[in-house]
Amino acid sequence: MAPLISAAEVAKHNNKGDCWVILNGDVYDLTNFLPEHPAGANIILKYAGKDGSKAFNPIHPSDIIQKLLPAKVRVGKVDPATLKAEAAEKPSEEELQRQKAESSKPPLSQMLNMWDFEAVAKQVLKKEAWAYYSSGADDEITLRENHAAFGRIWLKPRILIDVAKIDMSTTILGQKSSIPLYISATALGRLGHPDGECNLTRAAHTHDIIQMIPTLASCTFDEIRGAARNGQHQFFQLYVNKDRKITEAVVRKAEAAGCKGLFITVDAPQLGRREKDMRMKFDDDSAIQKETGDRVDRNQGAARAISSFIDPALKWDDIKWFKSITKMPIVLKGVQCAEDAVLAYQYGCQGVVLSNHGGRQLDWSRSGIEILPEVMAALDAVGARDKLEVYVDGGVRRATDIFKAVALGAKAVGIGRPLLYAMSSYGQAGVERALDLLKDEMEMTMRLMGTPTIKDITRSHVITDNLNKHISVVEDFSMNSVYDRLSTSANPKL
Ligand code: 173
Repeated sequence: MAPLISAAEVAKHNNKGDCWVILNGDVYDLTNFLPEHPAGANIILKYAGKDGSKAFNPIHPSDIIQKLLPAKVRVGKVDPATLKAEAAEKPSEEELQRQKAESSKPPLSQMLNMWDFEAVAKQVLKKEAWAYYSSGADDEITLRENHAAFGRIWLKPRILIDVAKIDMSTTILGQKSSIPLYISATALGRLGHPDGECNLTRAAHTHDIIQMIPTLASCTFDEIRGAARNGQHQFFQLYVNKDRKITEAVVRKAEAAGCKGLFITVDAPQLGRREKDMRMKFDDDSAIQKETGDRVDRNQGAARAISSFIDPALKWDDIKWFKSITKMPIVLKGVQCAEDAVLAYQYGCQGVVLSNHGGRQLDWSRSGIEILPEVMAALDAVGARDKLEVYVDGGVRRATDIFKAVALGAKAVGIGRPLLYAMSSYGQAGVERALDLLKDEMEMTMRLMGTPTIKDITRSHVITDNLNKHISVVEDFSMNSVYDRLSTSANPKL
């Protein structure tokens, strides 16, 4: 057996020309990998000669080294006895504050709605995680509009209908779901909680709903699929890799593993500018940038940094190719107008998600819920209403939002951030509670609306006269209180 390497030996390899990093007990020589790292060399150089596990683990799936790096970069095992001798890093004031908030957060039973989870998450999430999850593109107009648009739809309840029993179950792509809601794909789950996306898998099982597995999850695909119990269905969200061989392998793997739908993200040929996320990286990397003289602008935030593999040349014609490599139903995620929904139908897709990517891509793009009526009208016009399933995501915070979407023709809504916030604050139990709350709200809404089953919910239950008029935007208290503005202090930490 090769001798163990001491931490002191590793520490000697601490620069651009000779860069060793310890990751989970193994020592890697990452010198040649520096220019290739999607997030730039600086972030690795920060840990040159040191243990980078704490920064590495929440972002990278555990199989990434073995997938991407040749075996020879592994130098050996570090001697754990020498590692422990390293002084623990002193937490910053900010981090101490966070830890305090974490230990004094309200009990889960006090969470009464999705906004409550968001408020707790803002306090307890690490600053990088909060910046990454909560950020929207540019001025975050679309981010706020997503929920605000639901505020332009009002409800028209009907009375004296037997609502003793409420059944909110439905199907999504033919799979049963206990409520018209699925867990939308979101990247980097382990930034929020050590068990990452697997929390969502387990809570989805408890609640009999479907989780969409993200391409950029921080748990591996096998871990997430493995966390699903027998008979639990999942969908797969795909970012199309420029290397179509990789794309094909990923799609075939998802299908072989039993995924029941392929949601191809079509609204991100380039990642939007999420400035909250970008500012965070700027803070972190400025010192190392000086040190290394690296003048390349790598301050693009977590998401942009890891998105360079996504193919901006993806086009309609490629749908035929996808249909030739998989039998999974194909859904386009990120459709934003009626014309494209009709095209999706004509190209043989089984569904579309009306989505602007949680307000993280093109600012000033409209919300999915606003686009929904025109999409349904266009599908009616080509006789495709029952042939293409339409989903909406973005801004869903209340069951009345789910109700409104269903009334306007959506088969289901996708929920992303609220469940990430619940997960980050309280783990699996938090996600389960969030879903409990949505179901409670849904039962009450359906009862008070006089609609005992999903089929009873119709267009006539909602008033949409103002939906596409943007002149009066409902003041969105919760969003106003969570948007982080630029700190104008010379030292942003003050
Ligand atoms: O919204 C996102 O952050 C996202 O979808 C993404 C895309 C590429 C890399 C990381 C995240």
